[in-house]
Parts: sequence; C-alpha cells; structure tokens
Amino acid sequence: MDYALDPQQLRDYRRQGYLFPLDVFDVDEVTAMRAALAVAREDAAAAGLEADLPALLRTNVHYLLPFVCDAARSAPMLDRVASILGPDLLLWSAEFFIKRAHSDKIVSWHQDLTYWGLGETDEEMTAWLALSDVDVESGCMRFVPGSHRQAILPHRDTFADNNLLSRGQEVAVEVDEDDAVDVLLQPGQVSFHHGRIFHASGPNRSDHDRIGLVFRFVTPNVRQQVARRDYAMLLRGSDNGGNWIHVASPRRNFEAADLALRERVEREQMVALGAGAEQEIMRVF
Ligand SMILES: O=C(O)CCC(=O)C(=O)O
Repeated sequence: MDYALDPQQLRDYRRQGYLFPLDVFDVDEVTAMRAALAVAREDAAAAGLEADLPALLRTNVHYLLPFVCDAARSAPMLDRVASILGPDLLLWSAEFFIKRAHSDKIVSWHQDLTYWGLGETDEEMTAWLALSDVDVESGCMRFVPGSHRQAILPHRDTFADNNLLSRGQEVAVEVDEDDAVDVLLQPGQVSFHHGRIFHASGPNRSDHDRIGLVFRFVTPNVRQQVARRDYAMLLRGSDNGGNWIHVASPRRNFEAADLALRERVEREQMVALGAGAEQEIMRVF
C-alpha cells in the first residue's frame, strides 16, 4: 500500500506551511506506543536514570528508544513525508512534547529553524504524532497559515520556566493570534509543519496528559552551518552527500553506548542551539 499524499494535500502544505490531520497510526498501534513509553520509564528507573528522564525524552530520543525509530520508519509515516521531501530521508531529531494534566507548560510563538544551525531550508519538516487526545483544552499547537513564506525572523529569549523550549524563545514580531488555527488531533493522527511556520501552544487544562511524539525529517541536502558537524539517521533512500554523520537505530532502551553517543551529539549541537544566548542552555531544543 502506498500512503503518498494526494495533489490537493501537497498544494495545501505548500500554501499553508502545514497539513493535518493525517491518519497515520491506528488505535492498537497507539496503545502499543503508550505501553512502550511506560516500559521506557520503568527501564530508565531501573537504570538509575529517573531524574534525567524528562531531558532524555525531550530531545534526541531516537538515540535511545527503538520504538521511536520504528514509528519514524513506518511506511504510513515515511510515504507521506516522502511526498513532500522526496525519496531520501533522514531523521535529525525525535522529541517528546509532554504536558502533564493540569500543567502550565506552554510553547511560545517561534519558528523551529531559528537555532538549529540548518539555515532557512525548505527541506526540513516536522511530523507531530498525537499519542493522546490533543485539543484546545489540553494545549494543542497553533499555526499561522502561510507564515512559513517569511525568512527566519529575530527571536528573543525569555528563559521562562514554564516554556518547553530551551531558551523560551519567541519570535520578536507581533503575531496576530486571530489568524492562527488550532491543530486538533486524535491519538494516532499526525500534523506536518514547515520549519519556518509560526507556531505555539498553550497550557494543558485537561485531566489527561497531552503527549506529542515529534519527528524532524531532513533530506541529504540539508547541512549543519553553525556547529562543526551534525548527525542523522538514514531512514529511506540513500545519502552520499557527506553533510551528515549517519547514526544507527538503538537496539534496546537506554543502552550505555547510545546514551554516550547522544551526549556527544548534543554537546556538538549545542554550538548552534546556544549561539548568542545570554544564559547557558540546559535543555537542548
Ligand atoms: O508540542 C508543542 O506544543 C510544540 C511543539 C513544537 O513546537 C514543535 O514540534 O516544533
């Protein structure tokens, strides 16, 4: 079966800078992923990593958890991503955005590509997978249609404690929130968004955790321009361009060698992510 996007969906993505909802995983698959996340929590506790777990889940989790890579690599996901980015696909990052029930955590208005060191590329795209109901009450994302057509604009750091972004960064222009659309998703549905789209999300006022598993896909043409080098996992097709150091999928949760590799990668990526910041960046993204 081919899950490629149809021409109208492609036009919508190009015009709006996002596309949703896409039915990528069914209820059983979501249940299995929620169970795998629960096992990962237990494994982390058994390995003495409980205190580090929020940070380990928050960034570069594809170095640590096989089920995350399996989801990224699945045909229903990759066929759709390939419709937009082409046949050669790498995973640059995977991240959990979890807002606990009744949490005040928010994400300020920003453009993803601002601090990644990957330039203004059109060849990066995020797939945001809902592993819970995601609605306005639980703090869904909001997108400003068409804002991806702008360049990367200046951002200011807030370092606000309740902001899930590393620097609490927010785009330093007035965002007309009346223009924004709510990204409502059911478990198993995915939204795609362009790396320059203005987006944000509010607190979770619901009784359930809001869980997003986020994949940042790139093509071989994308290049790290600020840090000395960068790393990605080849998921489909080929990459002979030399822009990426290829990493393999983990075989088990939280293996010591994978934890060490992830730490090395994050130290290198920090050069781009922390550029110009007035405070040390504790979380990576
Ligand atoms: O999950 C959220 O609320 C925000 C996620 C986000 O900013 C992103 O995926 O780029």
